Amino acid sequence: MLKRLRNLFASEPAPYAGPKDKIPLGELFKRNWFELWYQPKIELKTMRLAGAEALVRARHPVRGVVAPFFFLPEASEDDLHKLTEEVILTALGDWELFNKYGAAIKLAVNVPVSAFVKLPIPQMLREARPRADNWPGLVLEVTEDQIINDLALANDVAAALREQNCTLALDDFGAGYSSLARLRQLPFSELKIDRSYVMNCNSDPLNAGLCETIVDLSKRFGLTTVAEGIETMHESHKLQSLGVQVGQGYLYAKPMPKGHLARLIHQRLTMFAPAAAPAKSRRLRFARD
Ligand code: G
Ligand code: MN
Repeated sequence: MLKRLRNLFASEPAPYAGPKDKIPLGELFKRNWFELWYQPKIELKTMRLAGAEALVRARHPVRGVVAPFFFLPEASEDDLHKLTEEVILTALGDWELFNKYGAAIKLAVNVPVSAFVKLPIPQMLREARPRADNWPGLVLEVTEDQIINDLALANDVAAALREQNCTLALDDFGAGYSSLARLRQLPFSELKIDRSYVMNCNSDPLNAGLCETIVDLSKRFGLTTVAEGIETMHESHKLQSLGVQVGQGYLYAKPMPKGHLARLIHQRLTMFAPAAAPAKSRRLRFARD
C-alpha cells in the first residue's frame, strides 16, 4: 500500500543518462526553465497537511527536471538574489491557487541570508502578498550556519517580517552546531531538524538523543519542531513520540509541481496508512485553515 502511494507521489526528476553539466542560473531565467515545486509538510499528530516547502527546479528540454545541485552551487550572488526574488513572488502567487482549492496552507521558501541585506524583502512582501484575510503568512527558511553569526541581522529581519505576518525558520538545524548561549536569542518560529539526525532515529540511539534534545530546546523557546527527510514509518513514529510536531520527507510526499499539490488538495487523497494498524487506514484530510 505504502509503496503504491509512494509511487503515486514519485514526481522527482526522472533519471537522465546524458552529460550532467552545471547549468548557469542566468540560463534558467532566459529560457524560462525556472519552476517552483512544493514538498508537503505533515502535522504528525493528525496526519493533516500543515504546509509546504517551495523548492526550485529547472525544467530542461532534454534533461527533464533538474535539481538545484546543478545550478545553485556555482551561481553568483546577484543571480542567487534574483532567484530568491522570483521564488518569493512565485510562492505568493501560488498560494492563491492552493487557497482556491481549499487549503490556506503556510508556504515556506528558502532564503540565503545575504538576500536580506541586498533585497527589500519586507517591502516585496508588503506589495505582493495575497490580500485574502486567511493568508497565514510566509515562512522564510534560513540555514543555521548562515544566520548564526549574525543574530543582530536575524532580529532586525524577524521584526520587519512580523509586520507582514511572516516568520523565520531555522533550516538544517543541528548541522551548524550553534552554541546554546546563542540559541537563547533566536527570533524564529520554527526549527527544522537536519535530515542527518532524522535518518534512522528509530534505531540509532545517538540520533534519537539528538532529536529529543532538539525537541526539548525547541519547546522551551516555544518553537514548532519540523523534522526533514523522513523516509520510513519507523522514523515518523519515533519522531512523533519524541514530540516533533511536523514532518517532511519522501515517506509522505516528494517535492511536486504546484498543479500536483493543488490536485491532491482538491481530491483530499489518502496519503498515509499507519504501519501499526494496516487493516484500518487513516484518512489524511487536508486542513482548510
Ligand atoms: O535543506 P532543505 O530542506 O532546503 O532541503 C530540501 C531538499 O531535500 C530538496 O531538494 C528535497 O528534494 C530533498 N528531500 C526532501 N525530503 C527528502 C527525503 O525524505 N530524503 C532525501 N534523501 N531527500 C529529501
Ligand atoms: Mn529548507
